[in-house]
Amino acid sequence: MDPAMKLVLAIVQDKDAGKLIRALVDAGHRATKLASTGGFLKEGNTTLLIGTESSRVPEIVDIIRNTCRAREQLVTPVSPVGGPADSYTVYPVRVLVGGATVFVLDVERFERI
Ligand code: 2BA
Repeated sequence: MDPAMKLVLAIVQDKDAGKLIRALVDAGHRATKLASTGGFLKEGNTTLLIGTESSRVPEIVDIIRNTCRAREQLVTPVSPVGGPADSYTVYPVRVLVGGATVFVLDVERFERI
């Protein structure tokens, strides 16, 4: 295993993705953007794969921290099934999403062919 190489996996909101990729590339990092879907909200988000030397991980996390912001989102819970429609009221719930969810993984092998 090459302990010097890491993969940063960052799940961010679509609204922050363009700015984040520009900031990463401007700082000399390489990134791959994947279209993803959050399991809870079932809405689109963006997953970035960023391969890097381990010494540069703090710099990448700083860029993510400075680029991605948390936002509140309203979610309407699914109505209970089976009851009369006027016997309950469904209120939207506020959920705080992001800045970013970041995983840092060891890379066993890295090759560019
Ligand atoms: P979602 O799964 O769509 O979740 C959106 C937001 O909903 C979450 O924001 C969190 O505030 C809330 N949430 C998620 N699951 C919940 C639950 N079981 N009960 C109550 N509230 C819940 P973030 O934590 O900032 O996550 C944003 C996105 O990052 C997630 O979208 C998901 O795509 C990803 N993510 C977060 N944690 C993850 C993990 N441990 N593994 C994989 N993906 C993760």
